[in-house]
Amino acid sequence: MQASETKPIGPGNAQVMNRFELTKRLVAKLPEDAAVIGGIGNTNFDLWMAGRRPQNFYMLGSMGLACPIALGVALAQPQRRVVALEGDGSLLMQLGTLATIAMLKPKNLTLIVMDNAAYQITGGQPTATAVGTDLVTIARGAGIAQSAWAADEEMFDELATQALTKDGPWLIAARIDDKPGTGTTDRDPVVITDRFMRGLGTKK
Ligand SMILES: Cc1ncc(C[n+]2csc(CCOP(=O)(O)OP(=O)(O)O)c2C)c(N)n1
Repeated sequence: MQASETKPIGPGNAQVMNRFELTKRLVAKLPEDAAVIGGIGNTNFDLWMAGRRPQNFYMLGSMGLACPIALGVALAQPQRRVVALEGDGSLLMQLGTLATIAMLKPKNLTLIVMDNAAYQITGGQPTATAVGTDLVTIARGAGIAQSAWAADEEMFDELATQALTKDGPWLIAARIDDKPGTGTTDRDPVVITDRFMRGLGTKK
């Protein structure tokens, strides 16, 4: 990745950004048919508030499933761009997914990690990233070579553009502040699943 080659960015020098602002930037760039899988809680809430689309799936209840669900969608529909939005706590709970994604190499898959160094929605307990765990280093070690920290909003935009137009898999990590999600999703799993299946054309 060009930007990270010229200017090494890590969690220590990346700007602290805002999840809703970044989510809006991402949504503005999405190809119309791109699928987006929001993780439990705040990533979902900000995705919901950034614009409801039938191609969005909002995971409820279980941590760590945005990336594996996105992987499944990416493999099932290789012509479609697929993005997972996940919190750091949730990704830490499901690190094995990174190795599976590296192994299967779906070209159409992008993971975006919103790292606030906390399990924010359950009270702000610190995650391992608060004391030095670097999720981009882990992702690269797992084999996802195109993994990078966004230094700032401009770099987030550049990385998202690359990820949505060039072969993946990609992982983009962003340090974010402790602002809560900006809304709440519908909480009916049947409705969410039904709408998503229609959005992906798998149900008429
Ligand atoms: C398997 C599992 N363990 C614990 C919980 C309780 N829980 C729900 S959300 C959450 C924190 C999520 O943290 P993170 O993914 O970092 O997102 P943030 O809240 O910081 O936006 C926890 C511990 C859960 N829902 N599922």
